[in-house]
Amino acid sequence: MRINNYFWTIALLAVISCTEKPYGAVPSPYQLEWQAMEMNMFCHFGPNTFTGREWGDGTEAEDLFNPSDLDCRQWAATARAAGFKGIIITAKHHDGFCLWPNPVSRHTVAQSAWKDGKGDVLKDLSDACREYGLKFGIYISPWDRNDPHYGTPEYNNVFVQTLESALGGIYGPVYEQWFDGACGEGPNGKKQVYDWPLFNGTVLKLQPQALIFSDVGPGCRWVGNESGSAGRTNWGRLDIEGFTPGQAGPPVDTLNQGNRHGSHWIPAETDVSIRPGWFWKASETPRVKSVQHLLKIWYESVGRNSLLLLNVPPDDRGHIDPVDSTRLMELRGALDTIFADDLAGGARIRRKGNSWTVKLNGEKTFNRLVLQEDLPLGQRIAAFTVEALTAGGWQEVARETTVGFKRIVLLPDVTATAVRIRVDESLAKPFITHIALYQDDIYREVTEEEDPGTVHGASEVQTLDLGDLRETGGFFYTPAPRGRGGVIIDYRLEVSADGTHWTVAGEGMFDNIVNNPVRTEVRKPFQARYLRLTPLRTSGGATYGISGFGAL
Ligand code: FUL
Repeated sequence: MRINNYFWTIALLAVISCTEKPYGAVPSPYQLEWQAMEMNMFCHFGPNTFTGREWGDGTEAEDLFNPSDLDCRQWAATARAAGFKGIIITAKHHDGFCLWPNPVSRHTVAQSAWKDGKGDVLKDLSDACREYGLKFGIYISPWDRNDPHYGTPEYNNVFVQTLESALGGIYGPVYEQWFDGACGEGPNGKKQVYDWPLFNGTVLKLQPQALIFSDVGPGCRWVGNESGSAGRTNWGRLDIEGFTPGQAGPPVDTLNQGNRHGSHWIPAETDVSIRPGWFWKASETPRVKSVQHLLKIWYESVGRNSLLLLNVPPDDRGHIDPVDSTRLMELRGALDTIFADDLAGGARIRRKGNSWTVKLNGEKTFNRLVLQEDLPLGQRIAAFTVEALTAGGWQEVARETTVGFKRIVLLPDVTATAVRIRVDESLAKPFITHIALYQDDIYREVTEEEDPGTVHGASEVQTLDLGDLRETGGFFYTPAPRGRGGVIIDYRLEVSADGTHWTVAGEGMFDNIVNNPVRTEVRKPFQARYLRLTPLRTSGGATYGISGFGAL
């Protein structure tokens, strides 16, 4: 029923809008097909799965990579049951280790003990994706902390050969090539100047249909955070002039919201992990995100004109952890329940000027409104108001901005016999292709929880008294929520038995903490009663935030 109504609505509106010329940058048919996937699975897998790190430094022995029971069919079966349409795998992360026998690298599965060097994760996963009807995508990090060429012009050619080996066809069609913009130091301490036109050209030569992800596309863009939230205002267009992926990319707020009149169609992809970190760690299993949290992420990505790329990292056996897969099934169940019954199904929809009135079949109670815009004509709607005909007459129930591919408006519970959507601001004549109403009795808005003892905007060294001298497994640091001071990037940890005599227990960098400011653990045992954390480099100048600091 719902599908039929949907197609009738689309057919009718297509007739109305067929004489209309597209406005501004518009999606390619492939970008539209990609956005309709709505939810894809990300798999971070590699040496970090075995070391508990987020950013390996490239010195990890190849033999460390040794999943005891790699089962990519189990990943694909899980993804399919959860409703994902594709899987993207970290074929090479920043540590440089290749999950396939890349002939231009000496740091790959071929040099590892796993399957006596005969294994190939890309082969297993691409086969499994085909079997389960999923699309297959590849993440390859240009930043390489292992390759001896890194930091020299030669590296760009090595990287092209790496791309050729992964994308050349052995693994079949690749729907998305994921380029991380990170550009740190290589094994020789040097940074690389990436040749992006060469990299992109190579991808498109080998896989013309592949959508290239980066901070500036050209296929799709980073959403500006790793917490799973696209802008409430979210344009699919982006200005890219003068920007390159990585640090020289557009500001994160721009990535989050796009540019209303942007020169290119580069829609936002929301990448976020089901766990605090990107790689699987046994210690993070109790902190797999709740269904409520996943629903929030879903509403703030799929419901805000963005595709959701949810990371579900396989464990050290090579399986999706049962806790994660159970949570995914719960999420699927919740979405299927919420969106089972379109309360506007069969309703009469009339357009008058820039208003659409939906006359419902009797009185209905609902709290979700789904809207879709005719994107081949270009994203046009900039502001709209939602009104409902309640027992007390017409009442305004929401005021929002953009629509795009799909916009889900979270309303309070509304009981009404009709709904009116009024477009208040539009870049050109607006066209809505789909209107639906649902009642969600599952999701209740969640707020970010802070660790007790939160210190915001601190600018002093933090000292902690554990109460007695003890053996610890390391320490953790949780930055304060966004907007409450910078994060500590480089730290010094000192320990003391008496609070007077201090020794340095470690100095280092919290991996990936700027993009993903979550609790980060450093597993290095020491004995102490007092701990002292000194920031050596922060992202916010003199002030930084601490939500948590303690011993493990
Ligand atoms: C980031 C990387 O540095 C993280 O490790 C992770 O891969 C994430 C998806 O992208 O920029």
